[in-house]
Amino acid sequence: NQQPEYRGSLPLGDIASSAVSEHKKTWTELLKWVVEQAKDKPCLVSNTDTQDHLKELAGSNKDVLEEPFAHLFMQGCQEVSANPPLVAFAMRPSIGVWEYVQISAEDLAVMPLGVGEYLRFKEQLIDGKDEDELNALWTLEFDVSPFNSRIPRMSRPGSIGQGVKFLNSVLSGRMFTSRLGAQSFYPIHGFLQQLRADGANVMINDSIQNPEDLNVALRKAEQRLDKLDPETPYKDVAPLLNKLGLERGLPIVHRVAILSPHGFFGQKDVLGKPDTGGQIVYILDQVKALEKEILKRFEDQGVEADVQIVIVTRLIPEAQGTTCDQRIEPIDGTKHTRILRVPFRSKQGIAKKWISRFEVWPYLEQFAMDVAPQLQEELGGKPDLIIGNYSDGNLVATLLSHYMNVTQCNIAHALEKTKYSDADINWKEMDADYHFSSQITADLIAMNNADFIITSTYQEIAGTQETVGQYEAHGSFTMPGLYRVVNGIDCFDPKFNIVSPGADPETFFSYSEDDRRLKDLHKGIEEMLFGPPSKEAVGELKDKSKPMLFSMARLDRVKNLSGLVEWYAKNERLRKVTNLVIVGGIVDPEVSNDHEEKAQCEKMHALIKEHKLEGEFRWLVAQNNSKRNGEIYRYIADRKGAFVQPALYEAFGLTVIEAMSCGLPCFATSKGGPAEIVVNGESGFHIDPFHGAAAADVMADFFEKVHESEENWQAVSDTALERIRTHYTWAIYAERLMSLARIYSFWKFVSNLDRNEMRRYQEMFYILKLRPLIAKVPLQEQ
Ligand code: UDP
Ligand code: LCN
Repeated sequence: NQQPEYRGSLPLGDIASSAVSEHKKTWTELLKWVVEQAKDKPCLVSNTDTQDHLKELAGSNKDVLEEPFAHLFMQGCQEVSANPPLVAFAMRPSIGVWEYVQISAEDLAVMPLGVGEYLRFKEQLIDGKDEDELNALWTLEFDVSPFNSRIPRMSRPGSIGQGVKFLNSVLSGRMFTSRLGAQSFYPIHGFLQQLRADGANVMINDSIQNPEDLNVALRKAEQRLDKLDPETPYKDVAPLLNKLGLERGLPIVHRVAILSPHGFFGQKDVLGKPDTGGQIVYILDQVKALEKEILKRFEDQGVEADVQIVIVTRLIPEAQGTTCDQRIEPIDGTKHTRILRVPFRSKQGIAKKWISRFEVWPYLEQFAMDVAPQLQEELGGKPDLIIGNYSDGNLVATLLSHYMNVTQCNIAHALEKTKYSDADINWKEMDADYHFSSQITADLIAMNNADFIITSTYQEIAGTQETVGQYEAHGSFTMPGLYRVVNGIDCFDPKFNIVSPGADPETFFSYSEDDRRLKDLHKGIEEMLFGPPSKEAVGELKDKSKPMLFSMARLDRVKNLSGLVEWYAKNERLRKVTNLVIVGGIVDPEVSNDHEEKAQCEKMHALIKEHKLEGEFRWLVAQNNSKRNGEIYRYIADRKGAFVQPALYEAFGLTVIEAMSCGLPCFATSKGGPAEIVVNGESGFHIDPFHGAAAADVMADFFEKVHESEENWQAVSDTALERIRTHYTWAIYAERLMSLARIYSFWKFVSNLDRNEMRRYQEMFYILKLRPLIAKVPLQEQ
């Protein structure tokens, strides 16, 4: 990642003061315009509108925009809050760096604000001016910075997401300082000793009693091994090493628990249901890759150990024809991996139906406690590593790892605060439907409790020069009336590591691999795409020769499938050169009990009617057969089509990886992970979901070019395949994750005392804040 470095600047207050005095007229006009937007009520004003307005005011006077404050404002202003006559700006001069300033529209007085002051300013937009100054002053502030002061921190945006590399250099620096001599071996000796205590002799035996012994043994071993052929088998060197006190290797990680509580989680017939998408695909592919990697490592180390991987999810008695009502489900293609399902329990008994991910909060604590003994029984002991997935899984992972003192890894998949803009500041309005107050609080606790966090992209942590990262967005924010976060998480923390997933290579491979193609599925696929409308397919493609613009996703608002339909409908050029094919959720709104899915379904029908799309548009219900989905992507590639990912925000975007793995050019949303997967203009194209007409033009331009020459399609397709091969595979993923698990287990051991304070703080926040919030979330009718 080539991320620019922090540019550095004069203090924000100083540059703002000189800007407003030098270009008094322009800034007066701009601030007048901003406060005008807030004349009825203090509010957040769109930062992009404010930037556009400054550009307009500057007109041909280049000096205005080139002056430092205006430059920073144009590049890095993320928020404009207006409470007339005062206007406050949140500026992001560089990735992960934030500063705040307030300017009065009346007299242009400038005042730099601290983060807490800025958040307090924002709270007034919602709650009005707090008459009780003391109340505002003594609002609870969440701040983890004091606990992290002893944790080494990275400083360059370019190193964000490479925590393990940084930590390795810190650890080896600490351990091999000659100044301390053998004393520097103290942590590693302690670590090895506790491993040994776990069972038989591994790594070291009783002849090594202290760090000095270890130091001497290592030196001697090194001298003797140096003289041998590097290929000498372990059994030949074992006697020599044992005598020195050294034993065979140890599988630090061989019992893994993976948490994904909300359903549906199964191997068949679940994808495309509300909430059940990429996270399931990700975990099913992940466990296969992990099992393979662990077994390979054991073989390399000459170790025989029992490998156990258990995916923990909720058991749903009313499983709608899926396997989600079975306690145990072995994972196909593995020997040591299975799903363990434990029901959600409450005072009302066992919850029988599927429950939306937004409503699961009241069940999780009990779930964690019910899972703990069953998990240990299944694994044959305490896990070595607990991996949480999504907010609910990460909270349960937090409770379990707290309880069992096990290394915890978090995977967010998506942090809802970023998907639903203003979910923090407007939490009161949204809480009845989404319970974001619980979810955001849970996220905050879980991310601070995790020993390490893996993300699929850089942007997930820290965004880009222009956009804010998902974790970065948890650095500071406020939920008025609840609490204020002045330092929630630091994206320079070495706990962050980018480990990107791939797509199952057995399922998603290039259309050009002719001998692997599933040709016997083609008849069914043709029927699906071109057959007459039915209960599961809306619309009919009249001109079958046109290439297909294809999209597939769950039918929720943020996925924006209805947006894509609208862009297509309104662009004559695009309609002329392509057909539109969408796989999305359901086509009958009556069959859904998910409010977003229902609303989106109705919207799609209205668009079809309004724009008379029947002859050019095919809309199919969710497709659960991934093997066939692979062949659908390839079938569309055969006919020189393309894939569109139109989401308003996409955390990562597995469909983009799948489509590219099959050789399809992609038009991928510029909001989120896909913008990192696709290199614009090379391995696909970025589209801005908030500028639909422009997005449709990008697609129309491409297909017109392809119409002129197929080479234009071929070039993008080839580059997409290459991008996947070099960056997004499960084999790379598993190797990295296992290395991280080992290093962070050691790090957890050596930094345990430092982290105790943080752990206690999180515990207090959990008990005093999160539990009461969750207590307000109603149990679901069953
Ligand atoms: N998917 C599917 N059938 C559908 C819709 C989606 O098999 O009808 C699969 C899709 O192939 C991908 C996953 O579900 O593997 C969706 O993952 P993505 O990361 O794109 O989005 P998410 O649903 O996780 O937000
Ligand atoms: C959830 C999402 O929203 C997607 O963006 C990811 O691709 C998926 O999980 C897998 O991580």
